[in-house]
Amino acid sequence: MVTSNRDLANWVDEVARLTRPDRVHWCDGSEDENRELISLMLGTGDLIELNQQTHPGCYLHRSDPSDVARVEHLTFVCTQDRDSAGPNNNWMDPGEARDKMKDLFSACMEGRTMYVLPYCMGPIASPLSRCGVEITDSPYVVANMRMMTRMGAPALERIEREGGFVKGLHSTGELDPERRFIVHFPDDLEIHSYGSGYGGNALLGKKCHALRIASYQARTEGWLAEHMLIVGVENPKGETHYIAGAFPSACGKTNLAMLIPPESYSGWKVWTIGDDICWMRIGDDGRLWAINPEAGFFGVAPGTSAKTNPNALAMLDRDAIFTNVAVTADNQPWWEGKDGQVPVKNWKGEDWAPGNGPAAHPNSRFTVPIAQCPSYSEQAEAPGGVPISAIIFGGRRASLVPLVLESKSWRHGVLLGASMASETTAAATGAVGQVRRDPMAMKPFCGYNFGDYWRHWLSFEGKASQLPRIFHVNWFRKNDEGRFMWPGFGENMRVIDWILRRCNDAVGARETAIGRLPDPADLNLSGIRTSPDALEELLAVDASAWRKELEEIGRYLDQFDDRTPPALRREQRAVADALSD
Ligand code: GTP
Ligand code: SPV
Ligand code: MN
Repeated sequence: MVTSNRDLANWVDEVARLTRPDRVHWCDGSEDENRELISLMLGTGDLIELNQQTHPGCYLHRSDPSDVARVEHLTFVCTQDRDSAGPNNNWMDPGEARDKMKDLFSACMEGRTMYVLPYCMGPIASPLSRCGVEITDSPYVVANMRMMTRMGAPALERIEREGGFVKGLHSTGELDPERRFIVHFPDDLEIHSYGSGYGGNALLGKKCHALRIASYQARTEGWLAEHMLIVGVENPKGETHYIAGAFPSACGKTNLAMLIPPESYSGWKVWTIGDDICWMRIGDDGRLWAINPEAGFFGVAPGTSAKTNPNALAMLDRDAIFTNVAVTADNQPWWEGKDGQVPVKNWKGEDWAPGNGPAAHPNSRFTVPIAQCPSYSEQAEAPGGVPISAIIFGGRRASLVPLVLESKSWRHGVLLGASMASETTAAATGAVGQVRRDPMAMKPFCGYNFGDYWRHWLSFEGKASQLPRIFHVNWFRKNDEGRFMWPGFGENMRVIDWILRRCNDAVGARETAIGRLPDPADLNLSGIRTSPDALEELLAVDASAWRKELEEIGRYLDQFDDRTPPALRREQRAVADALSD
């Protein structure tokens, strides 16, 4: 027996009897182990060496062309009753789901190695962290989880000390989209994932554990597990304020998490704590304290350039895994938006020439340890987390939604989060560019009924004495020619600056029916090219269009029947009424 935890040892035996692997390997997370796995994958073609002169320690993985993104229609939450999962989730009866998954897993690891990887979500020493064990037959998953989580011996030690852990069983199966399911059993802290080797479908610590299972736990235990980046913003006086931000998949979290302020902000610095997931708890001081449960980035490659995100480029020239990017003639990784080079092979490994469509897959990604980021903050390891001053919600909205607005209260802020909508992106399979409701950027990730989730959010008002202020931003407004009206990226600092001044009561705001907006004169726009007309439009409130939006929001909230908290409906009606005045 490799562990003193009986439950873990029994579970591993049971899974091995079901899946019948040739070998079982317990991962210790060591350098040697990683080197062996990489050389194994270079042998099988699972990994392809990239140019080791320009990119030492970097490898390319080409996934199956049918397996390139999360699959929301194949993702299930199996609570005892359907209502607990809510209309926001696909639901299956837990018994039925277990039978179905058992059939799929039966003998699926014959001829393969079964890896047992203990991991910790969050700093090993943090009381806010939670552990899990993923069993997988994919060495690519092991190599990624080693960067994305604290994987190996220290995590196993913590599990043996504490006892409890989340069980994640994964097999790539045959990569047949007809035999692909990602299934959660929140009551049993279990995840079963079959038939995909990609991202959030397969790296079970990420969305499956740290969001779907954790959000369910967080509700009963009184904390929050959110799809949010965490950054520290340091001003020239050396004071740092922390912000958490929820944007839907591929809507700007990684970019905001490592923003470099524009020239006119000399003396300001943005520190990265996390780019995707945030666990928050009320501290003794009544503030919300946050940790990033992850240890790495699984970031969107396309659009990452020296102009848009220089910090990301700087961390990607060594020790990274690229998935589904293109390559140049000298075998460097390439994706759309990466300037100064041309690709010769697309993400499938086929010859590529201009006019052949995108060379990198739109959801191509990089995996890299967070500590490699030049703006990495040591506070990412702080066991107690960092105190959050502001929460920002945001989405991709080509029209209507202003550049920034502040909520009138916590309750109104929860409505802003609950009524978020965004254009769909390539992060999930299905149509791209369609506006859909994505409350708190958690539509694909909330492990229970949204009505109960909003109630949980509202409950913080009575429990925490110093709640963060809540804001909504939109970097993605487009003009009549279809061009972005706001320069975005580093220039978003100007909006962050206004947000922080609001938190310090250092600037006023314009009260409107939908919330508090900046007076254009209060935004620092020195050195920016946005025209006054464009700015006026970015900060305008079109009352008749908003009346329609509020009607839609009302209909959306109705879908959750009596699970929707009455206080949220009252907020929605109050905004609708204010718009009619
Ligand atoms: P997930 O990892 O899927 O959760 O995505 P994310 O929210 O971290 O999104 P990310 O920061 O990776 O951005 C996704 C895409 O949006 C990239 O192509 C970026 O270049 C682009 N993007 C990010 N920020 C901005 C912005 O301020 N303006 C514009 N126009 N595009 C942006
Ligand atoms: C997202 O889709 O929000 C991601 C990528 O962060 S994945 O890990 O594939 O879910
Ligand atoms: Mn994400």
